[in-house]
Amino acid sequence: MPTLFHAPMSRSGRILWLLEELGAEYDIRYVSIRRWDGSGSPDDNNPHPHKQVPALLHNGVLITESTAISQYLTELFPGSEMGRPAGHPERGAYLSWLAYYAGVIEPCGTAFISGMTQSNPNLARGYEEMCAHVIATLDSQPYLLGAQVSAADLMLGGALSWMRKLLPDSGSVDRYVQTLTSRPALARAREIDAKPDGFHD
Ligand SMILES: N[C@@H](CCC(=O)N[C@@H](CS)C(=O)NCC(=O)O)C(=O)O
Repeated sequence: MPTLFHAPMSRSGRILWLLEELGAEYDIRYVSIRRWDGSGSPDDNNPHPHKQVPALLHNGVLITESTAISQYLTELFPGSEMGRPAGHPERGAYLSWLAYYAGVIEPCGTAFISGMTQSNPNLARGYEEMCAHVIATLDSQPYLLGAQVSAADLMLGGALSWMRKLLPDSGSVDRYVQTLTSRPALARAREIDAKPDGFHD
């Protein structure tokens, strides 16, 4: 059974959400992390090389990076709507969006949120192109891959539910976030974190 190293109110919340979507059996180890406001500290019990979350331990193997963990888990627990197995018509789009989330959306979004796009035209262009691509996709279909949800949506939807201003005003994006955040598996994940002994940061 995989073990998730997790801190509430962080990127590992999306993996907890995914585990609930997959109906997986898993353990959670709560660890403390450094927070943006200067609180928290690295946790010796966290096997992540940077003491970050999420980290996943399965059969003695450590998996890090949210999108790699998502891919790993959807393959470990096949048969859910969250993954797209090899040979599936949406496999290419699934891999592309997972990689695009980590390689383009997060860095471009971080450049925008931190204000770096204001002084760097190349970063500004990258951010604008990313926004245009994501919004055009969600204007034409309900989810990143098409008509059905996937783990790639949990990555982006989770980030947007935390920080909507990552993308400009758009009715399609608002509808997307609303649809994703009303999923019962997310409510279950939030309930797990709300338990009195759940917060160890
Ligand atoms: N690219 C990594 C980023 C992980 C990350 O930055 N996690 C933050 C929490 S949202 C963290 O652990 N921060 C503590 C630190 O940097 O020490 C992923 O997506 O898994």
